[in-house]
Amino acid sequence: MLSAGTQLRLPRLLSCATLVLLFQVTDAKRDLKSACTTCKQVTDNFNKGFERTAKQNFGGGNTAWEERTLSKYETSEIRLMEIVEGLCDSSSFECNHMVEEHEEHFETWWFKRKTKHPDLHKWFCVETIKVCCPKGTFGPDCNACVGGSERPCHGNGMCDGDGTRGGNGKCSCAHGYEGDFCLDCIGGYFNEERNDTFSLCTECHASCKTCTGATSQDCDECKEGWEDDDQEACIDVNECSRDPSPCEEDQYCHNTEGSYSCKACDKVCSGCTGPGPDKCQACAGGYEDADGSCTDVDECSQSESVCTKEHQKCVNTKGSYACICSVGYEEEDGECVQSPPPEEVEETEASETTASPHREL
Ligand SMILES: [Ca+2]
Repeated sequence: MLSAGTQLRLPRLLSCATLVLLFQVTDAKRDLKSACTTCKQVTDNFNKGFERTAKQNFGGGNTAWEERTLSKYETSEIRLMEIVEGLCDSSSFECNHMVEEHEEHFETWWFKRKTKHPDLHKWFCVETIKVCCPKGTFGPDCNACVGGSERPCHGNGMCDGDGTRGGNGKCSCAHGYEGDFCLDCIGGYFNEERNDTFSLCTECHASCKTCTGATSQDCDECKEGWEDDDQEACIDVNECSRDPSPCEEDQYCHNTEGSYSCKACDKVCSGCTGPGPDKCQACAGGYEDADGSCTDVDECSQSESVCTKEHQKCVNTKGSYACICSVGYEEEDGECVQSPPPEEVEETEASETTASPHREL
């Protein structure tokens, strides 16, 4: 009989094994897709190499003698080798491995199948080494994608594993489409045309959350920022006409279709209705209304002096003013005191100058 511990451990081990198996299956599916991608690169590079070597020859030029005695370069083994050498980046393990493993297939195709099967990708990747499927099909048996191999996903999406031996054939729909078959429209889109195999989804008018047609009158429901008007159309909400304004005190409101924005007032304003110094509701401190525009107050030219301390003078600034000490005075503990007498400075300079060798001459 199993002990309690073993009984608990067994299911856990089993579920672990299932997980590992799942990962392996997922990995294997990814491998099948990437094997086809590698094969595609190989055959693409083969075709490029074929073009690159189209104008080459044995090196010295195809002389009449060479054409007679040797097989033509065009169909030669040397040309094949030159093409095969350029099939993979040296760093791509998967590519080099595939080419090494199937080198003889390239020879078979080159010498025996090329004329009858000119499409190397189809012959090599799909039919011979079987890592790819024809377009519109997927999986180990190359089954048709959802919606059929002619127009996978009804032309509105990508079929998982399309053209590879991997994937599950399910659709990932293009933007605007949804559903297993990519025939349905996502919210904000409507079916302009629709039948069992064809669907065209078009974006609704910007004012609609959902709709049945292209105009603002075809909305089922208005989007946020829009509202029903008398004619049953969705029109813009003018958020800026609301009271109180949705913006801060030092901002003005700018209405836009479906929304609004708040922008900073000019710095000369205290509240405003728009941009610039002429849209102020009131002037900011230090500014006054002059012909409908807020302009700087020149405090220094007012009849009552604003700088009251002795030896002070007034300097006007934008939106304010400053009191500074007059020439010959400097600030000390909030008072303007006389600077060291200029004569002393000059004297020192003079004595230095006198001491200079030029004066002595
Ligand atoms: Ca608006």
